[in-house]
Amino acid sequence: MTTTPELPLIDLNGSGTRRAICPHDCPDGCAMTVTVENGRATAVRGDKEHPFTRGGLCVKVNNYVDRVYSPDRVTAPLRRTGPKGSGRFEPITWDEAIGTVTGTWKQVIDEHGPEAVMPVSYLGTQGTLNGLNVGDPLFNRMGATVSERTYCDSGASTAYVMSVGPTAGVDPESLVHSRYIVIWACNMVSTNLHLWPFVAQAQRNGAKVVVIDPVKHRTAARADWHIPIRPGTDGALAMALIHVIINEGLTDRDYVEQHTLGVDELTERVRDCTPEWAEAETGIPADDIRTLAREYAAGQPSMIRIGVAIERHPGGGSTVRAISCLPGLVGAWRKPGGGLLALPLWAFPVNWDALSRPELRPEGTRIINQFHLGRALAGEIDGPPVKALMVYNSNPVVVCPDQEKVLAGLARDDLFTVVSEQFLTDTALYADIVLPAATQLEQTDIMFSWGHFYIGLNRPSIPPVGDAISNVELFRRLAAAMGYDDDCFRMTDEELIAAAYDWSAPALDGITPASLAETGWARLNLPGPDAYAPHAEGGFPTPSGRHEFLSGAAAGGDFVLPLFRQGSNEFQPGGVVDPLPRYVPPVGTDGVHPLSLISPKSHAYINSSYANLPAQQRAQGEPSGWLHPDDAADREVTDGDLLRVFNERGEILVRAVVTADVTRGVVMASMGAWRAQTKGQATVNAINPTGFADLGHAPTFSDTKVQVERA
Ligand SMILES: Nc1nc2c(c(=O)[nH]1)N[C@H]1C(S)=C(S)[C@@H](COP(=O)(O)OP(=O)(O)OC[C@H]3O[C@@H](n4cnc5c(=O)[nH]c(N)nc54)[C@H](O)[C@@H]3O)O[C@H]1N2
Ligand SMILES: Nc1nc2c(c(=O)[nH]1)N[C@H]1C(S)=C(S)[C@@H](COP(=O)(O)OP(=O)(O)OC[C@H]3O[C@@H](n4cnc5c(=O)[nH]c(N)nc54)[C@H](O)[C@@H]3O)O[C@H]1N2
Ligand code: SF4
Ligand SMILES: [Mo]
Repeated sequence: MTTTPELPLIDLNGSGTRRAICPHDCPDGCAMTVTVENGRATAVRGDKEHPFTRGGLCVKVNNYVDRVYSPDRVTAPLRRTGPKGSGRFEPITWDEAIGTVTGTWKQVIDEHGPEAVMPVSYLGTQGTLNGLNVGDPLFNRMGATVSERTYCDSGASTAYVMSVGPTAGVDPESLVHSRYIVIWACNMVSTNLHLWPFVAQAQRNGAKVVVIDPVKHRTAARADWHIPIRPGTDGALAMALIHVIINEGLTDRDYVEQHTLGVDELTERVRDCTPEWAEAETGIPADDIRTLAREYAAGQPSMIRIGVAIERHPGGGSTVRAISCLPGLVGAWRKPGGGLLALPLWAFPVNWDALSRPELRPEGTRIINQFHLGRALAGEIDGPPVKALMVYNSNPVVVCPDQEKVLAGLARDDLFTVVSEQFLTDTALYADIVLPAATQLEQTDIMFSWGHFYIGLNRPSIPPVGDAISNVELFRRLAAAMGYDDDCFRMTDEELIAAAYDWSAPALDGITPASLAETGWARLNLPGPDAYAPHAEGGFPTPSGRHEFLSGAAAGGDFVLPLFRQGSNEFQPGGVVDPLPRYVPPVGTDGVHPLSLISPKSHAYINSSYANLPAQQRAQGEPSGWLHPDDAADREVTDGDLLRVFNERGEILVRAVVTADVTRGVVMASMGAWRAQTKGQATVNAINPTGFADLGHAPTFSDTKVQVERA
């Protein structure tokens, strides 16, 4: 075990300015300054010195102190006293809580085996210590059901890695140097706000900014060209772009010859993918497709930024495989500001296995994907019944598809549910035991980013509010009470920080936990944004070392990167998939359900977090459904009507917004609101499908057919 000197002590009851890093699952990873007066935080601001944050936070986090001190915070362990879902609880001590939880788990394990225990967690905080992998060692040691977590980017990342390997590829700050920027399925101004100034700078320098999205959202409104597209058909557009680039001789011949693999096979594959063919799939005029291909190829360095929705349909993986070919074909990787921006998290030398400890897990342990939580709770999945559920860092009732079934499962009297939370979410309302979780101002963590190259250390600024504890501390207590004595269950926060990263990696040269305690954050030791072009001369971390149009890894991928299951970021061998990109059409709509529903992020919430807080509720407004004027007219719907959006899985009631900003045939109802905010006690995941995309077990949320009518 690596050890590290203790970090300098902080006077938690003192006054002054402290440093912190925003904990949320957001690419921006903002650096914050916290004003503390006599142990109470009075303001949280963006750190002006931070080159990416530049002094601003966002509508979600500007008033973070209101979250920290909200009267609705869970500040003590709670035991349920009313029926499940009633929200009636009484406070108990931590000793009682830990005793009840571990006592019940031991009983369940004795009677049904450890796989009857199922954890559910995601990214309430994305801290390296308290985030994705916290809890994995305990549940691995227990032999509990493995909870596969593929909400976000698992399909796109798998496709990306198949094409170019686990490389950061692009420094987001280098976008100022781009000459042509394609923002594809990403509402940056809402979801990656601090990247926008770099794009805007490029735009002022003369770059053209293109947005490909069924919705003319805040970002599209600022673009030079908004290209509306039918959901789930991006693969057809990408294949046609490849077709035009190859057939019109727009490739960078040298780059293709020296640094890519499989151009002949790719040429053959896209032979029939003409712009006219793609027009029929996507709804984008063939001439626009030609123009986009020509401009993208000519506008070097050109950049594509893909968002998460790009993977959210049955062909999501293949779509990203096709998009991934584009920068290789046109030689976009040659210069800073060129390439494909997906998840630059790969720049951080994180030791995922040290956090998750897959070696503790018994061979062959059952894996259940979280999209199937409802089915698992209903006993519809092979293996022992799920008798104990532990939810932390997640609000599955709102974020998980199959809402009705999830709720029915949570209501089971024979299910023992523990929820570690800051608030009584829609999920926590069903808990037998609720455990109070610390906020970022009350805990230590070390923060990577999936949207820039700065690592940050978050130290506590204030004492815990009430009895709240960090997730790391929670799992230390649970492991001790379970009698697990492996070293990893006794590690201090400092020891975990030492183990969590490969501190001898070149990217961390000159950076230590102690130096971060001084500076708060530091840029990884990489060339600056004006010089970062790691693939200018190829050098891709793929089997061939080339940008692989024809993927060598495809021959044996099980296609959930272990990062998203539990554990490391290596590429795992397993099944067989198409080594070339192809177009897989969406299931689409039918006569009964002729509209296509998408459920992107809410501007003022981060996933379902903040949807219970007044300032953010005011900013977001009532849950709504956007509908094109022609679709509205067909159904005699007018702006402001209560709208029933439904399919065979369920229905939601939302306020109609009739607007030409949404493509004809598409309904847009953003995710995040809690059930109580809705008229029908159901949110958009009551109607979303649970199917997987073709790679990485990504969701298919953007392939949801619905009908709407006036309620
Ligand atoms: N304000 C805010 N910011 C957030 C979050 C939040 O909840 N709120 N969540 C954070 C998280 S966890 C993530 S993963 C990121 C995600 O951030 P983004 O990648 O921006 O994801 P979304 O907003 O879900 O969807 C982006 C866009 O995809 C479009 N879209 C949907 N289906 C399709 C399709 O089939 N094709 C195309 N071309 N476009 C489609 C939607 O209209 C939407 O505008 O944001 C992070 N930042
Ligand atoms: N329809 C639809 N569904 C989606 C999406 C979509 O775009 N459309 N997006 C998907 C995506 S990209 C994502 S990332 C997921 C997000 O899914 P989740 O990660 O589950 O996100 P949240 O809903 O914000 O829930 C996180 C919870 O963790 C709690 N929390 C915060 N910090 C801590 C902590 O330190 N400890 C503990 N114990 N709890 C904490 C918060 O209070 C919050 O209730 O949703 C997915 N679901
Ligand atoms: S949610 Fe994102 S944009 Fe807002 S403060 Fe946190 S990191 Fe920054
Ligand atoms: Mo996400």
